Amino acid sequence: MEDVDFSFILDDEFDAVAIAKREDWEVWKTRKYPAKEHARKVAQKLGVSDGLIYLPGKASQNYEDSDQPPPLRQRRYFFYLTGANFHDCYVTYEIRTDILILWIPYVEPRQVLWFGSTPDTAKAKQLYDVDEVRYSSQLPKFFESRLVSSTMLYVLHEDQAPAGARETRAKINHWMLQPAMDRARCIKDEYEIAMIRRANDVSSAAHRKVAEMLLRLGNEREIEAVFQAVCNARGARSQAYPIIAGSGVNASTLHYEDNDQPLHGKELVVVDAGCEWQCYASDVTRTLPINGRFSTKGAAIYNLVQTMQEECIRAIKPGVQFYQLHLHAAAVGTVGLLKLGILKGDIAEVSRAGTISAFFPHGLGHHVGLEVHDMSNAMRLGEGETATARAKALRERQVLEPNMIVTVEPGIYFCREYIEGYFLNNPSHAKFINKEVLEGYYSVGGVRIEDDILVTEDGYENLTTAPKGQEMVDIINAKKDRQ
Ligand SMILES: [Mn+2]
Repeated sequence: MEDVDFSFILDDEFDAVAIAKREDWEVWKTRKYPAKEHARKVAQKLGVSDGLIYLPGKASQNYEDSDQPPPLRQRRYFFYLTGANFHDCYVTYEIRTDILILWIPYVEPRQVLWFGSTPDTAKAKQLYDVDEVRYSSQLPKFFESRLVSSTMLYVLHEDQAPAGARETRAKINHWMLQPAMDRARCIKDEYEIAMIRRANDVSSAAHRKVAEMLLRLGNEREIEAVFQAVCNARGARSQAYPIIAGSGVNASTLHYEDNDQPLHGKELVVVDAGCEWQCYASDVTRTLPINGRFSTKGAAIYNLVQTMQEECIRAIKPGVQFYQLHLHAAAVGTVGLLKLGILKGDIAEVSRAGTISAFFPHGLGHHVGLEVHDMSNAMRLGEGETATARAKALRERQVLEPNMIVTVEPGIYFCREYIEGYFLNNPSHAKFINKEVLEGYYSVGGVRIEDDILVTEDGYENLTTAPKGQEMVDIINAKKDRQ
């Protein structure tokens, strides 16, 4: 469509839930990032009473053979201990004395003309929850006095140890800090929850606007433009991951990023998009009927995915193992596809064969925080961990605790290459799939619905307010009725 009306970016209507939270937001806006609390939490997870933690922030650097820099994406582990979101900083935390120091670059006045000012030490001390702010030119001297024979220096990676540290008698530990910080980051504090809630409010407003404008949009890239414009206009200029707007068969490509195909003639579009708020991510997916109504087959798949999602969300509470929820979603999906005749055979046998993974090929969800897939590092094989030990550790890390934030994002996809290439070629799966019935569903493409869920003391709170289901369909068609 040629003439997309972008005047909506001036529109300031929030949905009812967001308005109710607005007062809370005025309070959170004035709070400092809880860096000191985070430093203490990390020390506690390290389980030591002495030692020095050191982390460099993102260094300024231009693109190769260019005088232009990429946009800043602060190092997340550094940010967790400072809340400082500008280039060329460092942080140190002395565990025994409990002293957190932010080291910032000194910017000469004549450079300010070109690049604007970063805060000076006095200003930074007001802005950040640290004990001291010093210029980074003083850092070598600081290390000289601290890196003595008995000191344990904790760094994230071997190559992040400060220059010259190896020549001192201090011991460098590069394997304990990251797992400790991952354990700390897994459980969100009030401040972090407020940021993720805010990111979700903005993303939800953007998803709502996509639904309102959908009947006037003609290409996937216009969906991307609408989503991004709403986020930018509301102050969230970074997306937590590349926007996915996949229509028709593109919906069955999980990480589709081209976003350049016409919507005309296709049934559904999967919009997986979430902005960041002050480095904290949101992760939200909606699947919309392009012409405002679902076909019978499209509705059947949408309703099935919705049931998978609702049942799993309702089951969320402390003590629940996330993998059990995944198994539940897979079981609901299996029963649903048997009813539709896409799967066939004995339910126990189909379930045992795991043929549902032809249509629901990914996990049910993941943690959300400073990364959209938060703590994915924590899921890697640790040093010396056997596969069995890893499987055990994985299960333990998956037990839900209060103040974790996880996505619940079941999906059903009809990706011809994937289904034919693996499942229909494999007799142990092919016997459970009705090819003729399946043929009629390829045009549905795929459905995914994704919300961000906060685990509470006695259950859960859904942080995502983007419309879905019938409410979403009504919003898509409301504009049509008005015109
Ligand atoms: Mn996700």
